[in-house]
Amino acid sequence: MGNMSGVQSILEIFKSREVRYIFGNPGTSESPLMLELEKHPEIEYILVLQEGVAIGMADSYARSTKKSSIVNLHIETGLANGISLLHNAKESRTPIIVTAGNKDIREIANGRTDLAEMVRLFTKSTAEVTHPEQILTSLRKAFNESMNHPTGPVFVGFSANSLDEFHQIEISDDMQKTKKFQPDMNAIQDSVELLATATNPVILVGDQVSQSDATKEAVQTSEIIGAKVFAMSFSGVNFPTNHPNFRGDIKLGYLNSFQAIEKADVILSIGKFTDGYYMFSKPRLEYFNPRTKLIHMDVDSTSVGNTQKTEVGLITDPKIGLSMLNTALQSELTTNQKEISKTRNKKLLDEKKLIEETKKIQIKNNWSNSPMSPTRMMYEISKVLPKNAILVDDSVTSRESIFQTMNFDQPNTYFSGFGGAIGWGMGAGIGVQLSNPNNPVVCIMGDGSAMMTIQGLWTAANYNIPVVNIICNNSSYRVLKINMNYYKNHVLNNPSKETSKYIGMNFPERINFEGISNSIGVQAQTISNPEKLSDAIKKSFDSGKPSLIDVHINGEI
Ligand SMILES: Cc1ncc(C[n+]2csc(CCOP(=O)(O)OP(=O)(O)O)c2C)c(N)n1
Ligand SMILES: [Mg+2]
Repeated sequence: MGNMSGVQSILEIFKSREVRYIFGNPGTSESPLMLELEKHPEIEYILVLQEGVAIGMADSYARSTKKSSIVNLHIETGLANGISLLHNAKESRTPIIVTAGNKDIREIANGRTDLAEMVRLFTKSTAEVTHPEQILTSLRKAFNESMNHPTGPVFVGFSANSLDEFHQIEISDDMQKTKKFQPDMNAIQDSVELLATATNPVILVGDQVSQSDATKEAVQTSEIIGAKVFAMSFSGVNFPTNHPNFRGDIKLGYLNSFQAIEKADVILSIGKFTDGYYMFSKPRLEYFNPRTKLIHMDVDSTSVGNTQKTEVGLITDPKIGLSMLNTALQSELTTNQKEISKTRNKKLLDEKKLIEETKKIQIKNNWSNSPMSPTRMMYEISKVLPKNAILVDDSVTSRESIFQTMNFDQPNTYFSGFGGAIGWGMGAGIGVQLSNPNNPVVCIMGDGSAMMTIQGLWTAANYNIPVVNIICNNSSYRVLKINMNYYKNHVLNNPSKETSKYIGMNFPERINFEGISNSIGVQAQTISNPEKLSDAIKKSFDSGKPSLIDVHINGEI
């Protein structure tokens, strides 16, 4: 039991939880924290110059370490800047503990903002500490709740008086070991019966597969039943992209995705439905053919059997659920059913070979385009990417080219943002590098997304975090132009010959990223000749310092 100030106990609790970094941007209300940090060198404060960078960093750091990360922002003003990417963290279920200072509780009638209320929609739980004796339990709740399934961001605010006042506190070794949900055996049995007799089974993987480290188990399921696999989201390696059964991504709610899985008689969907892509009127609310039988597996009971007609709901951690399902399938499938699965797997392998051939042809077809095609750009990157490199992907429309030229089959070798807000990558590259100091980290970003949080370069320079940032400079918000065409053709049903003016979607001059980057301390190169790209990347790696390569690519649609 010790007598200490509130802020001292916060840092002691952080240390007891092995917190290594606080990502933040301080204000006057954070003075007590910044002063107290001087006495706790075990915790490093990573300063960002825009709050979105801190959230991006904390998001990828938590996902990469599979532990809660800590962000500290300034009162309502700083917190507001972080909310956009906090929305992504909520969507991707990232365990971030966002904290902020607030005014003394005595000022309650003087216009003190309710910070907890402000971020309630974007967090799993919120609390405002107004007395130092609330600190221990509020932080315990924050650590536990952020890591309990479904994981997610939480918020804790601290009033000025709670930071300065003294109290008696006993800080214990309080590391939580989160228990994982096991499925109901009846639901496993029902799933086995459906999958064993399916003639056209499909598996949809979501991010919860990589989050629960269940990629291997998902591969086994697909092989046992001979199922085609699509990714509803791919923020982590949810399935090895080079596996014969894998067919890339699917965007629930879009017509072509519906058509891709329309003929499936049984769908096993793992993780939360990823259905935020469609933003036009007249959405498709039923994602699956009414004749398709859906088995939905997720750790979150509120997401299972939610909006879609569901035959079997499996509320379980995917790793545990899939391994139980696999054991049951192995023992219950008849010899004939196993033969049928083998035949389907063989067909999928033949199809995959053709798909790979087509990809190669596409790379060749776009080989000498000027400006450089995104495919050529990614091919050149793929040539020099070290085996142990980790790719952080915020490349928006250039992502397709990443998957055309690279494969990801190992866990934690690929991270991308999820949830819609752009600006994730600039901080996320740094977060992944901090959590993997011995791996080369390459962060590929769209020019639009990079500009949202360009201040992240300063943090990389200031702390010498050697991320290689690569910009897909297509001088536009290209995705919005593609979506505008979809809107005209498929929502308005008015495919007029006249092209849109794409108001607010073009940058008339290419942004000079080299200039911006050099001015805030990150060495930069501009590349428009594809022949020079791989050398530029090697040079960046060799420098051991943060760097930026601005690649001029074709932005046509
Ligand atoms: C914070 C935020 N503001 C605006 C948007 C709308 N938006 C979605 S994608 C996008 C443009 C992305 O452009 P870029 O990163 O250059 O990728 P490209 O489409 O060119 O491949 C915009 C503005 C958003 N998603 N998030
Ligand atoms: Mg762009």
